[in-house]
Amino acid sequence: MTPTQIPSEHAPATVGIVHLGLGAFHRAHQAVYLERNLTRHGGGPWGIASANIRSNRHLVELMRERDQRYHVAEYADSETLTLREITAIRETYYAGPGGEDLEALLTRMSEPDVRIVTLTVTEKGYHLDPADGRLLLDAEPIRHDIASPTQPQTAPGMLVEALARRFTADTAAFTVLCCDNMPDNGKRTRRAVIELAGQRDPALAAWIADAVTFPSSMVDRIVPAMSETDFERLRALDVDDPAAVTCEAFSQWVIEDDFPKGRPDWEHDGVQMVADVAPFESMKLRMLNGSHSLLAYLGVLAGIETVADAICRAEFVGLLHRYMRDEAAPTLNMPKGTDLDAYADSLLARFANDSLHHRLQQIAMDGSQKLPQRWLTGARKQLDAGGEIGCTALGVAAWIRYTAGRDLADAHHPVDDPMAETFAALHAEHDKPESLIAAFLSLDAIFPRALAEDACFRNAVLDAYHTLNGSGVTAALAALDDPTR
Ligand code: CS2
Repeated sequence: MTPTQIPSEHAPATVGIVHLGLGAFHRAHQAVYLERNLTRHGGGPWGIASANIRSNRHLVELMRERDQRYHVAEYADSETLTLREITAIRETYYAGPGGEDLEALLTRMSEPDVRIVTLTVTEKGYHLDPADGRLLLDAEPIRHDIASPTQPQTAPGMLVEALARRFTADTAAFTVLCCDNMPDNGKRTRRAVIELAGQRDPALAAWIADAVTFPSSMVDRIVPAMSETDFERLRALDVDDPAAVTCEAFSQWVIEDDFPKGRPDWEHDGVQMVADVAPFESMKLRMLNGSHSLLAYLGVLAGIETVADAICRAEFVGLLHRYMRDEAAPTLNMPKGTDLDAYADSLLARFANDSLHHRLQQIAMDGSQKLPQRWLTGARKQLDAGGEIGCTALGVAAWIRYTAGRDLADAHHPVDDPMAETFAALHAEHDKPESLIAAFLSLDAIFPRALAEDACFRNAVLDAYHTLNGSGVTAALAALDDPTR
């Protein structure tokens, strides 16, 4: 294969954006859009200073050693690869536990040239109740940030401290752009920041409410964690880059256009700037991410390793077709002209990209934070409208079974979730499916009461659990077609 190579050739940019969450997704998504912007302008004021605030000091060191240059390898399929060199990230910081750069990061965030702060800290990084989006004032890291606001550990805490410094110095506010897979992600971030600021100083909270905008955004690109095989494939093409990222060729970014302090002219770089992101956000969360989570829990239980491996099996393709068509699409209210069938087909084609080694275990992580927006809001709407919920109920049953930490052949898998201890305790306490399912559905941080108490939903989850546990994944999928159920 001969990749198309796109070197970075613009002048060094100055920093206008601070980003929290220097993970693979940020480097393969936002940084690529900014790279395009800087290339069009030959440089400019929208370079990025990017920080890891929880873990991975090593990546920050690697980026610095390489003068913040790295490659993004975009695979359209196994024959078509574009290799981009990226220099849009100008500075990197490590402000996680023991992080020596916290003060430098906060200073950067307080500078007048910084007009936007973007975030990819994952759902759990906001410390919100997954079911209703309230800030968890009792969560240990939030309690820490309330007690020591000038030494924050969380993303909301860092935003509040940086905004407090700007407020005191009479520096204009920045715009906060959340790029995590949450519904109303701008509104949720706003609420978290204002609630936390209110604990510190009501005048600060009032200023933030007035001066800071929090546009919502929908982000989309499949960016699996890098594996040794990915690095080897790149080395075979003479790209020896330990900071490289591999992803699919597809990329989408839809942003609510509310940047009173200015923004890059992103609309010329392939970004959709819109008045209302909500329909796009719901579509992506329920269709793409909802399908991903179905594959993740059922696939891991069946001993399957990657998304592409699952998609090789007709029964999984059938499941996703059915879920998207009968359970996700009917809950969406899209602008005229949106073709949800075509969208569903495009998702299946993307999932089948076997150049990406996208591990189901990676997607299965943090289910407690993901289920509400991916499945449960849709299921509630379906029940209200008398619609289908069979695939969703099977997904919930598979997730509950998954949280036991053993697949159907009794092989162990880690359960990586902020609520993992609670799940382990529930499995230890309940050996009858009836009481286990009832106990899980009563977790009100995840399941809205109206859904948990809906007999149709409870029975569907319990039935699916019985079939899954007793007869396996194939039987549980076949049962979806049984009209007597
Ligand atoms: C995935 C997402 O890990 C997950 O939960 O569903 O990271 C997914 O790959 C992205 O949202 C695609 O844009």
